Amino acid sequence: LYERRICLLRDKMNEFDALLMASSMNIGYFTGFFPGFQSLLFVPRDDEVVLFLSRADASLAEETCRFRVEVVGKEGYVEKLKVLLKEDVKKVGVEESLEAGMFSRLKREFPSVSFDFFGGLWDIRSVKSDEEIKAIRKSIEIAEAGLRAAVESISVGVRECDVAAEAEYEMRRLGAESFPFETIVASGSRGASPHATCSKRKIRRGDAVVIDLGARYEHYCSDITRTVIVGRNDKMEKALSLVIKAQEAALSMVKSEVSCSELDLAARKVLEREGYEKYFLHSLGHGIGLEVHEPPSISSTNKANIREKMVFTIEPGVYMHGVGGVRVEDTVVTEKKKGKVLTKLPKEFFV
Ligand SMILES: [Mn+2]
Repeated sequence: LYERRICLLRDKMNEFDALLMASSMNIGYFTGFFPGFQSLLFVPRDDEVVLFLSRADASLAEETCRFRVEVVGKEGYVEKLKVLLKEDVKKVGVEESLEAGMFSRLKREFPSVSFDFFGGLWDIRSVKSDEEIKAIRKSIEIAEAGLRAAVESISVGVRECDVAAEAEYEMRRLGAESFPFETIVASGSRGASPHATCSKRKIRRGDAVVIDLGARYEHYCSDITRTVIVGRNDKMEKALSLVIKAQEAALSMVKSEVSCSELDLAARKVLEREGYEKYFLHSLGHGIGLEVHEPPSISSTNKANIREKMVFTIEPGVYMHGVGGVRVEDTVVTEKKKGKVLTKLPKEFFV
């Protein structure tokens, strides 16, 4: 599996003689070992792959990593690289997670090598294998159970942080390794901020409560949002049904070779017809996998096409400053002729 991924990567290298990766997720994807400490993966075009890591990761890496592992001691990464960056290595690609400090140090220490950004690994990572989709599905199942637990805990007078606690406890019990982002429980006017986390605010009658959460399972992420209406709220109920329509418009268009911007615009158009477009403050969705936000970005500016077996979220929202907000988020996998929605949870909850 990992040898095959490295092969695919080498096919994408084009003008680069070697690649350097620093993020734990990239390294894990290509080697099977997810480092917990600073590490560097060196992938030359036609020589041995080497993973440099700290002593703290070494014993675990030796069990799980299929490639050559080198422990970096006091001498540091640059000294280790000196052995590998031989004369025939002229151009090295680095991905976005390499820190600026490390990047400028490499440029200084290896003046004859040109270092440049390489984004080609996302062509590989953004298309998921059946095994990856299976892990994402399981992660979604856990998040769905967490969301149900959250909804069940909601009543007038309960604090947002208590609702989040119920959700997270349920997800942990079901095997969540961690949470890819902070659970959001945003009630009433707090819902108007798309990334409100949660507070000690007590839920009131008439609140729309935005719950956005995810789990990590076998390294793979989930990300689901539902909005719960507590009692009645005509304004928020109208916004919610419109957001669901906008989401369905985009979901029904998902298939190979549709562009990301077309999906975004399809949802935006539904909101526009009712004059709600100005309340939709972010792009429609994002790829999801080992990272909760990864390519493709489903936005009006991304003209790239989606491809078969890409997995991404569709999450339109309406945010009225000082009033409240609603959002609905599901995950979809692209199949040849249509999209398959992986989230099973109902779109609306009333308590
Ligand atoms: Mn999301």
